[in-house]
Amino acid sequence: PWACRACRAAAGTRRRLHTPATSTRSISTDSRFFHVSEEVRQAIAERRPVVALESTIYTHGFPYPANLSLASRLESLVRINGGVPATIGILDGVARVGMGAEELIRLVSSAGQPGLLKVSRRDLGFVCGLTGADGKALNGGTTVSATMILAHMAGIRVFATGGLGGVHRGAEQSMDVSADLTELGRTPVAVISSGCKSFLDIPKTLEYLETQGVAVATFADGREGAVDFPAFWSRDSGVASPMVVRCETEAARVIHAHTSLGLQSGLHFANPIPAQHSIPQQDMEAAIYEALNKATSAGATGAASTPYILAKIKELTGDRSVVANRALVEANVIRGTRVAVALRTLES
Ligand code: PSU
Ligand code: MN
Repeated sequence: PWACRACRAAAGTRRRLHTPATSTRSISTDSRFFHVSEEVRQAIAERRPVVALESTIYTHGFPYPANLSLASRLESLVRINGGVPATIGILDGVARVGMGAEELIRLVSSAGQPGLLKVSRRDLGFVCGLTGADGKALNGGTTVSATMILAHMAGIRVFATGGLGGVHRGAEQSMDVSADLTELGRTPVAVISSGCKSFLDIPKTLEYLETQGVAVATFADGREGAVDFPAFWSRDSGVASPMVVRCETEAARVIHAHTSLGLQSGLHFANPIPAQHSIPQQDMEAAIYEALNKATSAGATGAASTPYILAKIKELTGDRSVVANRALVEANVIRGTRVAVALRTLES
């Protein structure tokens, strides 16, 4: 039934391994299109806490070489906090879970160039199966959706990043809903991020996540009662989070129960930006308004929309939002690693 030799070869190397704590977890071994680094493979086999990191943030968010320094900083933060980092992306037509320093440099050094793709679920077959105009295999940064898929294939359950895609403002006209949300509905990985940016429609995003059956909670950080679902640069969004967790151990308990029940949907734990870096909503609103108008007049729709809007906001707000962006990603990676460590303790 397989169309070509490569497909047969890939299928032949794929097998299911069952692990005691999560019997439904399937681990894909290497194929022509999928590679798990030696370090990550070993960490997973030894059941050490592994934290997945995405790469669209480097290929379509930060310029080179700032993206490289951020990538190595995030990997160090995972290690310092007792975890093993698994940066995920597509290099030479191969989906990679865990990349060495040289591979990372090759992936992120062409940030902003048109040949470097932004890869969500729908794009995986194209970026791995086809070659560029020059006949060379393709590279791409994986979004939250594609990173979740590849992390899950490798047997990784915790993934930390900056922000989530969402339902765009005016989605009732454009139907622009990020594939991150449907992925969270069908792939059992816990994503730790600072919520979604307020150029998106946050109430609609939370509604959509509910429909998809995604477990959504916000870290309370000592606050009592209801807390807001965070809006990336701002701790508050004016929209209450559906659930609250007090600490990393509570998040790990939720993941453990969720997985033990055999649920195949994902989880999202929102970590509000550290207070000293939080930018009030009203300070961002003017820049967001202008960026959205520019995106409309430039015709930036579909997959190009989010990177375009982000770049414009950065242009308009300068250092302040970039510093905040770095600070929140770092905080999320530390939180995510602590969740992975707590999960490991819980399941040992
Ligand atoms: N939001 C951010 N920073 C980002 C992204 C979103 O604040 O870098 C990236 C992530 O990779 C996310 C993707 O998965 O954009 C969502 O793109 P879209 O809206 O086209 O689904
Ligand atoms: Mn979109």
